[in-house]
Amino acid sequence: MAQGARLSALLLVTMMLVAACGGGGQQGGTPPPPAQGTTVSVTETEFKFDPKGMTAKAGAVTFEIKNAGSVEHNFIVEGTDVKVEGIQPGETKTASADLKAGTYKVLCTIPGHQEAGMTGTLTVSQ
Ligand SMILES: [Cu+2]
Repeated sequence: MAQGARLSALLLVTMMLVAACGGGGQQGGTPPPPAQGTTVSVTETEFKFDPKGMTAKAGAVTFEIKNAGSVEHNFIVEGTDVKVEGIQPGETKTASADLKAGTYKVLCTIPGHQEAGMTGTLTVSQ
């Protein structure tokens, strides 16, 4: 009986993961509203963020930062707890924070990267 319950829980988690991946991969469409918080997927390359303009809903926000470039990058959202450093090429790191509505500056703090174009904007709406 306990095993059946565990299996059901595992299935549920798997289904949620599949749903989350499916939603994130679509370009251009309106993603379905997540049940809890917003996930922002960002790709870093030399020397930019894709997308440069990020959006999220106020509350719990999770960032999935993929470094698709060939050098190390950071991901910092100014004025928040989101501070991810040392993302190696090919690596994906995540960070979560509770964010209030507003406009935040996003940047890579490795010397020279911001100047080269690694800046972005995060707009958090109510
Ligand atoms: Cu960088």
